[in-house]
Amino acid sequence: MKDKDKKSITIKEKLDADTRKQIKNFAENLNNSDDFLLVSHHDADGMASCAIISDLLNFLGKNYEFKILRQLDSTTIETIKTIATKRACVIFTDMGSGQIELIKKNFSDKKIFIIDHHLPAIEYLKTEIEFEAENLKIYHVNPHIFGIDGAFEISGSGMCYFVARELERKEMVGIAIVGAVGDMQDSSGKLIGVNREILSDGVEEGVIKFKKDIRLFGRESRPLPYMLAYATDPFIPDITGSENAAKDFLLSLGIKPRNDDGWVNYVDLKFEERQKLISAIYIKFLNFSPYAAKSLIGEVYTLLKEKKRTILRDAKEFATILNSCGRQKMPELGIYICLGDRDEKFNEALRVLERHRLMIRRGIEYLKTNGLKERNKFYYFDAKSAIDENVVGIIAGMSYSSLNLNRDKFIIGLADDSEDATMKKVSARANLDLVKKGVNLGNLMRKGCAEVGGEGGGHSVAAGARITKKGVEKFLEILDGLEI
Ligand SMILES: [Mn+2]
Repeated sequence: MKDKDKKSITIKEKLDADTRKQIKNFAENLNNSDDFLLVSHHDADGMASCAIISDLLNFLGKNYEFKILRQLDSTTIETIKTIATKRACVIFTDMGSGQIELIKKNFSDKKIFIIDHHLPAIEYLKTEIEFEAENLKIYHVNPHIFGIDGAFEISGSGMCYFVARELERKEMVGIAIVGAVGDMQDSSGKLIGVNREILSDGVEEGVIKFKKDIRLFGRESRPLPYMLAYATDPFIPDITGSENAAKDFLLSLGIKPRNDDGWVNYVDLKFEERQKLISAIYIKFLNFSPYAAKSLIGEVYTLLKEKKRTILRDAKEFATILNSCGRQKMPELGIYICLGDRDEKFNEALRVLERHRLMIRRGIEYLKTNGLKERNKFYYFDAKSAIDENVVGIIAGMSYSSLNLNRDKFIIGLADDSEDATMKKVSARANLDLVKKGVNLGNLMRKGCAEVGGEGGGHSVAAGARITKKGVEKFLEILDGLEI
């Protein structure tokens, strides 16, 4: 009965007329204002969001500046407050819905715009929120207000695109897809929900092409042996980590890694060669991790305006470069790339990406050497300062495949907060099977923090928190004891 009920719920692939009306209303209020501070999140979706709204504000001829944050909390809002004193309006993108109380407390005499997809508290499931006493008006768009699940059906950048579209600006449709993919909205194998409306806009505009294909990183930009040897998500048994093993594997299939023009990339292969390679990798996975085998093939998104065989041509690779700029504390590079820079900033971002990859490789090595600890409901590790707090979540997420962990448990990664010696950064990662069983890491983080103090939140499948070092043991105990 339950299963039948589930099937009868069809996920909307297009915004309905009433939702569009409310988004249009929001967009018009934005257009009737000027002098903005734009604040966004430091991940790929947040940076894509920031770029889409920056592009819109440029297009509308508005005055603005932007600031990228690791998270919006009681500490970082102080910085925002200071910058915002000279601005009439603040726009929060890919953040803000979960921090309306904090915003109310900290601002007065301002117009606040929030474009987000994280779950707001129930009392804020509305588009306009007014606080007359403080002379503060909040305009709020969030998919949850419209009955759309922001974890899987639309990203922050997708919401930003919907706002821009109501003001006749569709130029950044490709970047909205980059943000969605960067936010793992395609983790079921393809983009779902109203993400598909953006996709069809992109196809219509001649910006995007999509099809089912291999989902390994580097299908566009990396020489074949490197695509295979550096595959970390998922790991390819016997091949990840060894360029020679990758070359031998290709030769055994009759695929030459080099031709007269130099290295061969995956996108250079003929259809039959692709088929042969995919089946051979698939077989390697089957004995090792059936889940990884399933995730090997899925929809891939190609940005047609980008040069062939470059890292920006594939939406997932584009998102990775954004993520690395954000995590390596150079988010403005990512914003400039989204806005079209392909020279100086782009080359700098490539160097940042290499640094980021090295950090992740070292983090995975650390876990392989030191192992994870296990509780009833989750695995966890405390890397202290051995893993940077900005990549600990990425490494936690990768450990399912890199360490071949039991997927019935979620993963908690801990690292020291580099700015405050008394604090810990917590990153939690789950998988879709767990989410289907009812695991919601965002709620778990919030509940845990409510008990030990600290701030936490996020999505069902990925969430985070910041707690005191003293509170760690109790926090873990609470997480293990909470009903899922
Ligand atoms: Mn997001």
